[in-house]
Amino acid sequence: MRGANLALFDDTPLAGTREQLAPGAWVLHGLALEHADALLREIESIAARSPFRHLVTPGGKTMSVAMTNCGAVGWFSDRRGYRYAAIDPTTGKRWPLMPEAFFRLAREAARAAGFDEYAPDVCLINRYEVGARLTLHQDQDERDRRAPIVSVSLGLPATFLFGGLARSKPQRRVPLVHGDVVAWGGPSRMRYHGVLPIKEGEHPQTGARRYNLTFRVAR
Ligand code: MD3
Ligand code: FE
Repeated sequence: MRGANLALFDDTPLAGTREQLAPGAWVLHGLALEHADALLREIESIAARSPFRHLVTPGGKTMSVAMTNCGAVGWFSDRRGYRYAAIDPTTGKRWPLMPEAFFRLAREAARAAGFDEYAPDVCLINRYEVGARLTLHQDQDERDRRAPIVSVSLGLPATFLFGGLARSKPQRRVPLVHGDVVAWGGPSRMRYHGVLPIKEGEHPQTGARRYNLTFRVAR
């Protein structure tokens, strides 16, 4: 596969390689590269139906990352808490269906990380403008924590913070670039993680933005 797509990988020397961060946690470099155009078109189509919005946390802060979802349910927060629901509170309608291409890529990535028959029911879509960040957190609103999470990075690069099972543990910094996919489950599923503020830049396919897809089994 790598040989047939060399042109795609010219700017991404690690593409086609995989790196284990911890037991159950893998970076699959460049796995989404050849799908990036199609994924970005799907994001546009989803956002036309369920627009990106800056959620308010239960503490009353507005998040710098803008979010939307596709799938049977979607994740959001408001003053009443963090949760998944079948209806998008912004539109009053169901979230857009998860595109086939999203599901296939997530399943392929999970398999490469050792998790067979992955069947995510939600994809949370994050949009980062320059300066946007995600503070250290755990993903703990999903009912079934045995299932892994798969994440796809598109557009501007980011520095990912990969922590431990307690907030106070030291964090490793992991650079993630356009086309990288991360899968983490098993003993790594509940690790703390975050994203440092996105640095200024221009990406040929997304402009001054980063997108991140995270696939989950929520219910
Ligand atoms: C977690 N998104 O939406 S995903 C989120 O890049 C979220 O937008 C981030 O955290 C983003 O909840 C990060 C990538 C990721 C990678 C490795 C991890 C999350 C991880 C390892 C352990 C725990
Ligand atoms: Fe997270």
